[in-house]
Order: sequence, then structure tokens, then C-alpha cells
Amino acid sequence: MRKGTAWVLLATGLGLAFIITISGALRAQGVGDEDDNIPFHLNGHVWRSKKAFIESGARCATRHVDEVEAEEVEKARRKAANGRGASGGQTSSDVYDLAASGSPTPINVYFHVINKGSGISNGDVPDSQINAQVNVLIDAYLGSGFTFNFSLVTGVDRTTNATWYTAGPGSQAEAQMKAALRKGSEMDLNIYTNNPGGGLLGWATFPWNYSNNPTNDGVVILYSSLPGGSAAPYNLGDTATHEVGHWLGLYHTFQGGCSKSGDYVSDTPAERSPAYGCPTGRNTCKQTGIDPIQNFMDYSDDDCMYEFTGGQAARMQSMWTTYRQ
Ligand SMILES: [Ca+2]
Ligand SMILES: [Ca+2]
Ligand SMILES: [Zn+2]
Repeated sequence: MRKGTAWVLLATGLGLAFIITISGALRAQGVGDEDDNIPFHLNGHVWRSKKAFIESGARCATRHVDEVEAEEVEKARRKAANGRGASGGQTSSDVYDLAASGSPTPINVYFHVINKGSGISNGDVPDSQINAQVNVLIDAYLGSGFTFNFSLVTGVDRTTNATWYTAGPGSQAEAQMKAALRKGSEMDLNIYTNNPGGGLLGWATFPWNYSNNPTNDGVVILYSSLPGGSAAPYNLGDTATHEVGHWLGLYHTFQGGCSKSGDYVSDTPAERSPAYGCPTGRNTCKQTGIDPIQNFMDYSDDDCMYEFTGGQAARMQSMWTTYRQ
């Protein structure tokens, strides 16, 4: 072999090794799981990619809690927990002990369907989908020995109102809808389905906001996010699971990015930004652990998310005891 050819082969080999290494690193970060050049369609809207949809904020319109408020909330939670003689800390052993508590906390669900006429295309989801949705909640929160159980107490109420049907977060229509329909106390979960537009999937209120505005308390979700709905890939009912997580006091797993406190849950690895699609092995923060993309409090597709952690269960229980019982 001529010396020149050998150099060319060596250079080509090194180049290939470099390319393979780089693509491996990109895969490890989850880059390439979703094609960011494919338009993403949801509920009559089109974004240039699923990434663009995620960045638009429509995936979840629950109000963002900044660092200052999150610290205040944490102080109040710890103070209340210490007052009860419970551990106020969040350590890896701070896992809710279902066996010790005896039974899961029952939560009554009041389900309010807002439609603009009859039939699914007008948002009038059938009872079968609502029952399936409640079962998704039960499985998610109870399935792995967790803390809450959900049941529809008084069935479902249905309201035909074109204004409430498109009510968005913080709107006058939302306030009117909730003032007219909300039932129960701080312990009761009110779920509203409508079609807020903009590709919005849902939003929730936090437990520490109940006392200031009891009427506003609850969860609003896009009607087609219910199990069997048309909002693929968000149509297995996990929008409700995610929003109820907020209602019980959880933040997104990417809250605070790679900062130390993050989502104030010690067993969810820190995550720099929302995951979308199902980017297995994604690792965006140098702290131990790959990103919790399978967690209900991330932004992954419904068929990708399937868990809450013990730390999240402990936080929800602590929030429940502090604000909802
Ligand atoms: Ca965490
Ligand atoms: Ca990490
Ligand atoms: Zn959210």
C-alpha cells in the first residue's frame, strides 16, 4: 500500500470514528428521537415541529412558579410538616409509607363537561371516556402503591356554553364557568373538559392557592386528551394525570433546570428542559441520573410516561396534609 493511501484510509477511519462518537453522544441526549423538521398537528393547529409545540407552552398552561415563590412554598410546607412532628425534609428515604398509613386517601371527583352541542366533535365526551379517564387516574396514583384513590361521586354534569367551551387560563369565561360549576371543598377534585384552543392541553391550580381563590381550584383539560380522544400522542389520559399532579403540589421535573432544588423532589433526577416525544437515555444535567422522561410531570408523549416516584408521593401527601385536609 502506498504511504499516501494509508494516510487517506487513516484519516477516513478517524473521521468515521468521530462521526459515530458524535452521533452516539447526540442519541444519549435524546437528540434525534423526534424529527424537528416534521410539522406537528394537534387539535386543528400546526407547528413547524413538536419541539415548537413544546416551546409554545401549550403542552401545559399551569402557571409557572418562580424560584422565590417555590422557596416560600417549601418553607411553609416544612413548617407545617414540623408542626405535625413529621419530617419536613426531602431526602431519598422520604418516601410515603402506604403500609403505615393503612389506606390511600380517597378523593372525590366532580367532572364537568363543557360542550358547544351534542356529539364528540362538539366536546360532548361520552361517559365511557370519562370513566376510562378516572381509571387512568386511579392506575397512575394507586398502581405502584401510592397514596390517592379517585372516584366519581355524583356523576357528570354537562353544560352547553360556547363561551365556556373555549375558556382559556385566567380568562373571564373560566372564572364564570368555575363559579357556576365548582363543587365540594379543598379536598375535592373538580375536572373540567373543554376546547380552550391554541393547541392547549390543560392547566391546574396549586394547593397553596386554594385559600386565596377557592372557586378557581381545579383542573381544566382538552376534551380530546381523554383516553380514546383525538389529541394523539396525548390521548391516553395522562394530561389529566399530569395536571392532577400540579393540583396535588408537584412541579414539572424540569422545574429549576439543573439547579440544586429543582422540583424539590430528591429522587427525580434534574433535567435542564422539557422532554418531548420519548427520548430514552436523555441526560441534560451533569448531576447523577438520566432525565426522568417517563415521569408524569415531564412533557413526553402519553405512551412514554408511566410513573410518579416515592419522593413525589411523599411531596403530594405532605401538600395534602398541609393544604387539603
Ligand atoms: Ca428532583
Ligand atoms: Ca443527569
Ligand atoms: Zn404541567
